Amino acid sequence: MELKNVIAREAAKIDQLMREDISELESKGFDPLLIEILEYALFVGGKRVRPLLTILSARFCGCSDEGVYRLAAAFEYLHAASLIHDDVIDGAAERRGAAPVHEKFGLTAAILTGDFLLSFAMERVSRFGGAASLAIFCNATSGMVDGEYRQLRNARNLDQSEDDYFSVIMGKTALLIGAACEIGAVYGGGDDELRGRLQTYGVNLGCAFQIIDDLLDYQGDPNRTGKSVGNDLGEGKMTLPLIYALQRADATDRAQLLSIVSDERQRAEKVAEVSALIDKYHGFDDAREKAEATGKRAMEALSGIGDETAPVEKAALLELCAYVLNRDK
Ligand code: GRG
Repeated sequence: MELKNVIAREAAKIDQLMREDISELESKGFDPLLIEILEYALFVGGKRVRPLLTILSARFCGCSDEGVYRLAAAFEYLHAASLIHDDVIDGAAERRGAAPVHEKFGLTAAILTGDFLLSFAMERVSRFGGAASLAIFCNATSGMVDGEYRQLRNARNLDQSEDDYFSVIMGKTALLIGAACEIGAVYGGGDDELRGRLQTYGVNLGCAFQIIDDLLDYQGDPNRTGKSVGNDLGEGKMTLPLIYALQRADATDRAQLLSIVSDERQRAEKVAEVSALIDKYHGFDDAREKAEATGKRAMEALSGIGDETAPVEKAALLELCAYVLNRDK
């Protein structure tokens, strides 16, 4: 089956399950506003990549149990919590082509709903995945918070290195994607070797995923990404294309970039100018190349395993790397 169809089929199952979870919360008497926001936050778009990875990883390890969907959904709950809180932190105006939760329902409701989703996700992982999985999940969550702190700290550093950037994206994105794979492997009964390989696959896939996300922030079509162009620059976030340009620019161009990057108003108004300078120093091309090399590392983590025992899942995991690299939303 084509990957697009696998994603659509599994996403529909995850959605169905999340709807059942929300109905159950409703019947338990949880506040109607919380229920309304959960429906909004979970069903206005979302590709369901993280739960898909848990399902594929469990099957890659030989598990055909349908119960994995309940565990996998926890990753969408945590992901949604992090997006809601991230949009508050960034003061975002748009998410998935719609108003972010804090814009539509207010700041208090956004913070509380994110808190709820985080604890709901943890309860599901402990119930369906056990203590070992919960520890992996919590470590990834702590890493996300740390990644956000690093990003804040780095925003004041105009001389960032590729390593600085990687330490941010490792925390904010890659550890969770690695955990989605590793926890799938734990659920599927994979041994330490398989767990490690799938975690390495996930972490590299996650880094490639974030590099592409950062490229889309400059080069994406807002109708596809659901976000306007230049948000990262506006918020003072230095991502890989800009880091490369700053490292390579001649004195005049560097001075111009630095003057824009260190001034809030210019950052909002001069996205096209910054894009042109990034392009001049091959920042976009080289960031894409880096994403491709990182995606290749993800594929290599699975080399020599699964071809006979799980050919369908292996093909899907490999194809996901290409999907992540070629995505436009
Ligand atoms: C644990 C509640 C909590 C917070 C942790 C705010 C925060 C601290 C972390 C934010 C991390 C963050 C927003 C990373 C960006 C990850 C990313 C690439 C998001 C886009 O993912 P997609 O493309 O989104 O999978 P869709 O819309 O498809 O679900």
